Amino acid sequence: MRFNKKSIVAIILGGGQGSRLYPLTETRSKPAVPIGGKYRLVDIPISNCINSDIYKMFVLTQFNSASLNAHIKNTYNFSVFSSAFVDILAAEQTPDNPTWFQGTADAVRQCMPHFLNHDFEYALILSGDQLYEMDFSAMIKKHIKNGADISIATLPVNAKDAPEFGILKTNADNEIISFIEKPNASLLPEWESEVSDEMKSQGKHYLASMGIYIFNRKLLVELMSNTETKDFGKEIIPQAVGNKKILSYQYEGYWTDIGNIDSFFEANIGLTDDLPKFNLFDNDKKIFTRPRLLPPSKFFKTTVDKTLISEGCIINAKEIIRSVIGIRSRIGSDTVIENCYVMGNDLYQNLKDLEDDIENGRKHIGIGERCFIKNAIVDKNCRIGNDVYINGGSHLENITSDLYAIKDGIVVIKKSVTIPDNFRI
Ligand code: ADQ
Ligand code: ADP
Repeated sequence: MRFNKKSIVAIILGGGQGSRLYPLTETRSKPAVPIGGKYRLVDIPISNCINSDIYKMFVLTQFNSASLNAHIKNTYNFSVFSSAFVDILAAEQTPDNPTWFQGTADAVRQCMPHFLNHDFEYALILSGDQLYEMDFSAMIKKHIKNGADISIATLPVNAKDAPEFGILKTNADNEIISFIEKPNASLLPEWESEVSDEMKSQGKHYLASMGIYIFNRKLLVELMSNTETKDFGKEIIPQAVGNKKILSYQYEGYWTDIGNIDSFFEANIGLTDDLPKFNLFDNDKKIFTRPRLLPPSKFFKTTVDKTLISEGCIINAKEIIRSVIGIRSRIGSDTVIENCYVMGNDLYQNLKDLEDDIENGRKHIGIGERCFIKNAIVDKNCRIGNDVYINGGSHLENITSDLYAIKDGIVVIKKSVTIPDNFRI
């Protein structure tokens, strides 16, 4: 069965306050957070849509950073002759909506007039902070074939993870017959589902909502007219169970939430595995991002192991191990980087800039000489001096300062800060 791709709009929930990814969201909206050395978070759901032949996309964001606009405008520049688009809808105050988005459903409700300008039959609602590769067209086909009102993508999870998700149960026809948002661990025994032998062997006995929904247009309009309900997971879905035909679309591939520092860090470092669970090296399913026309990266006597290096870097470092190094990174000699995500820089400094830095006692943009940096995220455009020692790990307490934050042992150096020579964490 073929579906008309024009009948789908994708609505990407780009983030609430973004506090779980702080300080990466201190100056930018969550969809604009850089990932994998050269991408932005929003590139993941957008690429999944493009790879599924869905070309009408809205990105809902709580605040509209300049970098998100620049990224979308410079990346998803579809031909003027096509009906494809990626539109950013930021929370806006209007006489009817005096507040910011109060939750995921409220965000969709406030933007309904924009969606209804388009001639769609199905709305595909996606989270903006998940790393996965999924063919939505298969899910949409099943939704249409089964005459569902709502479809939810689901995946088996274990008891440790289950309390963080919406957990559901299905009947023999894969229709969702009960749903509980983020159940207390004590309730879990009642929520086990029949799963495949492979999932059983991994201890994954619970079916979780992936926060990926398909709604029929008419139903979405109806549900959004109730201004009392603010959230899909807490209200809309539990209230629809038993009243509407809700299909579970089960998925068993790699999928991970990247909404907090710990999971974001692990997802990035996971890209350096021999066989990463998320595959960037795929001929067909490309992850799209901004084409920047950067030069190849250049190295001087560096030992590099299990590491992704993006384009346009100048690297003198002694050693880089199990790390992701972002575009235009500059790393000084005798420096060791281990288990780090270094986001890179927005611009190169020319010789004049470098001379000015020296004259004014400023550090250069990049990482200096003889540094040791481990278990850290270095945001963009940082000026890290010489002989800096940063050793992240579980021995460190969670703290936030002007220069950095520590979350779950991961040191996050804030964007554009200067770290002086001999600084130690
Ligand atoms: P959570 O991920 O905890 O659970 P939520 O915090 O509502 O739900 O976030 C869902 C997505 O919407 C995220 O991408 C988030 O950034 C975005 N978002 C949140 N508030 C927003 C707002 N005000 N404006 C725009 N975007 C916003 C949900 C479901 C669970 C399910 C998990 C799967 O509620 O049932 O199991 O997703 O991750
Ligand atoms: P983010 O904060 O999300 O990492 P930015 O707001 O820094 O992103 O935006 C990145 C874009 O802004 C890049 O395209 C970069 O070229 C441009 N940019 C950043 N800093 C400067 C600058 N000082 N002068 C000109 N362009 C800049």
